[in-house]
Amino acid sequence: MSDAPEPDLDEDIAGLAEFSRAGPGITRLAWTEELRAAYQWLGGRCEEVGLRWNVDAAGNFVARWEVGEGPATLVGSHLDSVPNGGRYDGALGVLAGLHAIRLLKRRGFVPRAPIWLIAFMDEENTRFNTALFGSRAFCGEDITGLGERRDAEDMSLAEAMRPWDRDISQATRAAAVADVGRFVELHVEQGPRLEQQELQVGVVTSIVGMVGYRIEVTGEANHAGTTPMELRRDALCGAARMILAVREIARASKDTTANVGVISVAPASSNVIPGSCHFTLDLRASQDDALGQLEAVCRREIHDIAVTEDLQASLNGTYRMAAVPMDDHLIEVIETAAREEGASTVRLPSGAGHDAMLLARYVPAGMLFVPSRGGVSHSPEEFTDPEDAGRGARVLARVLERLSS
Ligand code: HGY
Ligand code: MN
Ligand code: MN
Repeated sequence: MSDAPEPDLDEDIAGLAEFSRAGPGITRLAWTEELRAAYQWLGGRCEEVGLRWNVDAAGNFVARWEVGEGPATLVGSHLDSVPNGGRYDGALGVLAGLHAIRLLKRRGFVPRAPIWLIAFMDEENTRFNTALFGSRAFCGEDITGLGERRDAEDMSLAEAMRPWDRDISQATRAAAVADVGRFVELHVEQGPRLEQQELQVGVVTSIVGMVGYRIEVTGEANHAGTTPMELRRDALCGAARMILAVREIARASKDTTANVGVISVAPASSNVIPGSCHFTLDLRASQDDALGQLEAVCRREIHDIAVTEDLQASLNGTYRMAAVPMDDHLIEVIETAAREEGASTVRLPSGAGHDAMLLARYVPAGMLFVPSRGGVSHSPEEFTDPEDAGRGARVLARVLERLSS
């Protein structure tokens, strides 16, 4: 039991952070050159501890400690980031998994069954609206229909996969969950609770349900100066009313969130009334019935505003994940491991989505959180103290040891 950081882990966190597009924070999007270089770097670190690695048909990085027999214990998270995000979201889960294996090997521990380390491709959804792409493929879900989803530069996912020498029609060959017995993910909390309550490890009980839409509002482009105010069919003003309305709806109900993170307008000229406006809508709730209710009320309000503004509104679903409980046994194992490490703990739900929410549909899944300074995430300000990161990795090592003994 100690409060010391883990120098190798700190070195890995700094090393991985080098792989990012220029600009504030970390920008390492799905299927980019920065991510591919990060995989190569991580592969080298895995080889140093004797793991063999490869990139599977869906772009997941998988390193294997092939020992013993039986279903593998899978540990990891994701290396792709949001634009100008932090150096811990996803990355710490992968690097803490590597460090946990490093610690076990140093102690001469030999697992009863294989331990695999994974970095799932495109957890963040941010480039192609293809959330959990890699974990869905790993679990055998058919994601081959997503090839035509396009990024902000109008590049399709299928095209973006080509420099990786990956063909989306073959991505289902990544299916390997049948060889996995359980999944454990360490993640930064991305919220304020651990820090506010001065607690060191969060034991995740469930992960929020979420629904994503891409909403297209259509009005009529016209002259900004000659069109009387009462004759305008302004798509941007209609969208603005919709965006504020969904915020009020989410504010009014407990444990729900609504977020509009991306908006675009056409023809985007200062002297033209916007004829069309596209925006994303992300709805979340810790319970499925509350999510269904939130979604229904938002859809109705968007429709009603479109009618009163004489606009068309089309709602295109992009993702839908039910709220999911974590495995009871893994909750116990994680909580016991944290206490054996001398950490103070609390059980809490996750308001962020994670690959674990997908894996949990197929195998027992568990998560542990370490504190985020100020609760900040998806920002260059994201930070976790080295002592907290080191403690999390040691707890993860205890969990892997317990699951593999
Ligand atoms: O959106 C989320 O909650 C996660 O960071 N992808
Ligand atoms: Mn994440
Ligand atoms: Mn994230």
